[in-house]
Order: sequence, then C-alpha cells, then structure tokens
Amino acid sequence: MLIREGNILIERMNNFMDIKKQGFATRQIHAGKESNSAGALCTPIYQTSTFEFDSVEQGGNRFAGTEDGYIYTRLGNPSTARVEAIIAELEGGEAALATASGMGAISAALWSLIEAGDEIIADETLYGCTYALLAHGLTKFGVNVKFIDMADPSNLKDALSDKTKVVYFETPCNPTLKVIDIEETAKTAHEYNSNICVVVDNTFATPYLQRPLELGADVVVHSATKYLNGHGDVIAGVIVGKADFITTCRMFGVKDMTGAVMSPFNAFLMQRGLKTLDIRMERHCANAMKVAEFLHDHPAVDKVYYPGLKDFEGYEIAKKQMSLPGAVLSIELKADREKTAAALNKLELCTIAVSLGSDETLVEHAASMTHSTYTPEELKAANISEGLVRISIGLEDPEDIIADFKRILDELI
Ligand code: LCS
Repeated sequence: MLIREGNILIERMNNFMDIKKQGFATRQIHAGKESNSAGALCTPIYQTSTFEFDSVEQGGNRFAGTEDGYIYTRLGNPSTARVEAIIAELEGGEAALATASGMGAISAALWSLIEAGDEIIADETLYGCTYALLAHGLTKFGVNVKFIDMADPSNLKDALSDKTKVVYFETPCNPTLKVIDIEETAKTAHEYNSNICVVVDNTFATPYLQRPLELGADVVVHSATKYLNGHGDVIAGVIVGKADFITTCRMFGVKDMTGAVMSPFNAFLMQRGLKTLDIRMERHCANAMKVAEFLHDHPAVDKVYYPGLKDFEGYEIAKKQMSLPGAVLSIELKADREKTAAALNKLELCTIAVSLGSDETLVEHAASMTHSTYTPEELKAANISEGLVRISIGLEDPEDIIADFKRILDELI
C-alpha cells in the first residue's frame, strides 16, 4: 500500500501491526485502516455511486472478479469497507457486509441461504419485523417456518428435520430479554446436520459483550442502528460470517435481491460511532444495572426482565456467554395498561420512542409499537405480555434516569 509522508510516497504493509493481537479498544479504532491519497486520518466519505475504470478491459476484469477494485457502490465502497473490516474484526468473523438496515441484513442473509421447500426454525420471540418477515413474508415463497422456544434446547432437537436449512434466534431477545444458550443451540443444530446455518441476531449484546461465532454460530446479524452506531442518528445493519457466505450476501442477497446497501455517509457515522463501542457499552450496562435494581425494588413494579438480575430466568446463561448483561430491560407495572400509559406520558428526561442502543434513554410499549406485527395470540405464545414496557437505558447520569422513573412510579403506589 502506498502512503504519503510529506512529499515522499512510501510503501507500508497494509497490516502495519498484527491487529489480531491487539485489544478490543485498539481494534475498534484501528481495524481496516488504510491510506488514502489525501492522508486523511479518518476514512473519508467516498460519496460516489460509481468508480472510474482505466479501460474497458479493467472494467470487465472487475466484473469477472479477476481484478480487485471498486465497481459501483451497491457492490462495495471504501467507506462501507472500513465499517465491514471493523465489525468483522470485533465479531471474530472472516468478513462482514454492511447493509442499509438491520432488516436489510436479515433479509439479505436469509435470501442468500434458502429456497422454496426449505425450512427455517426460529425462536418465537423476535423483533416484530423479523417475526413478520419470517411468519408472513418468506412463507409466501414456499419456505416453511417453525417457531419454537429455544430457551429449552430440547425443543430444537424435536423440531429439526431434513428440510431445516437455518436456525435463527436473538439473544437476549427483543423485548423479553429471554436468553438462549448459543453454544448449546449451535451444537444441537450442527450435530443433527453440520450444513444447517445457525444465525444469531447479536443486536442487544454487541461483540463487546458476546461473540456468537466463537460459540459455534455460523452467521451474526445486527441492527447496527443500535449500539454499534450508538448515537440514534443512523439506520444500518451488518452480516458477519465466512468470507464465501459474505460474498454470496454481497453479490446476490444485497446486489440482486434487496439492494439494501449502506450509504457512504452512514458508513462514516458508523465508523465514528464504533470507535467508542467499549466505553459506551460499559456505561450503558452500569447504568442499566442501577436502574434495574431500583425498578426491581419499587412497589409499583410487578416484574423486571433483565439478564443482570439474579432472579431473572436467563441469569446463569447470560453470565456464561455475555461479559456484561446489556442495557435493555423490560418491566410490567402492577397498574393496568391505561394507567401505565398515563404514567409513562409523564416522563420528562426519558423519551417515548422505539429503537434502542442510543445515547438517550428510550421507553416503548412493545405490544402497540415494536411488536404490533404479532397478533394477541402470537404475543401470548411468545410470552410478550400486553403491559410490557421496554426501556433502553442510555448514557445519562443514572441518578437522573432513576429520578425520572421514581417520580412517575411513586404516584402509582
Ligand atoms: N434485530 C433486532 C433485535 C432489532 O431490535 C431490530 C430493530 C432489527 C433487527 C431491525 O433493525 P433495523 O432495520 O431497524 O435497523 N429494532 C427496533 C426496535 O426494537 N425498535 O425500533 C426498531
């Protein structure tokens, strides 16, 4: 690689240091760093739809894959390549593909894996639109989808069949924070058939807390809209896995099937957000633990769902596979749905909004918002109660978040 130092062009190894041996913080800042003609410290926003070829032959070679180089931003762009390099490095995957949204990542990955007649086994508790894609979208094209509770690995054993191509789950799950044993689930699927692709949505944990590929999963997907970007200003996604599979996702799943490509500008914001992933996650989780303990002991609160609480069902598995319990929690209040809504409307610091993983604390009612794609019967089957309130704990001072909740909850006693 050529880099400019003063007026002299010098050659330097691309891997100027062995990035694999560096710590998480170093890698989130330095992975995938390449020189550019201006010597810009940060990867620039390559705001271009297409790339010049020196000749017709060169263009042809790039299309044929016999020569490296960029072609058209739907197929790749240096700004998005930087994000892909960082996330692949942090998740421990061979490669990654940046997408326009989390749903873009999930749909591009699934379109790349399945065909009519195949079967997907999915956990029954999923982000609402993922559930809709599986239950109402892919089933229109001859794909069979079975929903089971993967918290009990024996359910997967019973559900697997010779048609199973994909095992799909989130952990912790949106919105109940249910925890699924990644190692056990991947082992069960692969023992049945080593070709089954185990896909884990790692949005709630991020690679700072949990790395599914190291635990036996084949593919990781993310809504990078959340913690990976971290500032509530981008919609983005990413797929991580083996290099061959990521190439299929790029050259078929995104290029032909979804077109869900990340924009260079969003890639720039992503790259910027990723630099602080570890310190943000530390603070998010520390804040969440304090708020969870407060809510747990408040008399107006019936139940707290948070993997960091010892009496939470998923506590032990979370402890085994996550370095910290995350920063999303859900609660059920003793008050009915109407009184719960009236109380939440009085929050002043915390904002009523969907999404999560932002710097701000966001509060939402799952049944009427993120999980409104589920029918009341489906909500019940997925253990998502009608009154469930999900809170994404932000980076504010925890005392202020607690004070905001204390004020509205005290009125309900
Ligand atoms: N996976 C999970 C676990 C999610 O929570 C979401 C979005 C997605 C995938 C889809 O990602 P997107 O396309 O939005 O980037 N979750 C949302 C939520 O809970 N509230 O608003 C969006």
